[in-house]
Amino acid sequence: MNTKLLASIAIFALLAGVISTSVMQSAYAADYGTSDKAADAKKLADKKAADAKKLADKKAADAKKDSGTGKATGKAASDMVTVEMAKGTATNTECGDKCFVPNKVQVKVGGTVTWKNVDTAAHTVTDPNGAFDSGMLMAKGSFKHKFDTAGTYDYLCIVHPWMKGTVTAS
Ligand SMILES: [Cu+2]
Repeated sequence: MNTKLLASIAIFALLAGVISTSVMQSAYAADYGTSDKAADAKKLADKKAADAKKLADKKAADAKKDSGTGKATGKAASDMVTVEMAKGTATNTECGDKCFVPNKVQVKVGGTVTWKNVDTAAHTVTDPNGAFDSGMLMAKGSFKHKFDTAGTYDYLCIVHPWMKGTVTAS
């Protein structure tokens, strides 16, 4: 009898211990661990969403700006593109992709590229394949060409052949 009673008490005590421990753990989790973690995760998700929206808004604003000014960004073809012959390019044989700025432009078929000579020296805009040739462009001079045929046009300045640029009409 005694043994059975002792065993029952022991089992009861064990069960009570297990139950109370698990109840305390879940209460603790609800009060501290889990709820805080959930709040943090939500905060983080909200912040990520806000950041993503900010980035998307900025990109949209930038795209609007670019199309508004008609300036070539090298990203998308436009109807009107302006390229400048940079200062000092007559003597700076190392001007590389900064001779014609921007060096590579995209224009829509039927669109126009305008070159502006902002240098003090005279330059040309010449397609060696003959699609266009500005002739000598004095300081502050400009030259326009309408691109009616799709293609990639590599051009140069015949006075300073290190000055090279590319127009892609598409
Ligand atoms: Cu030149």
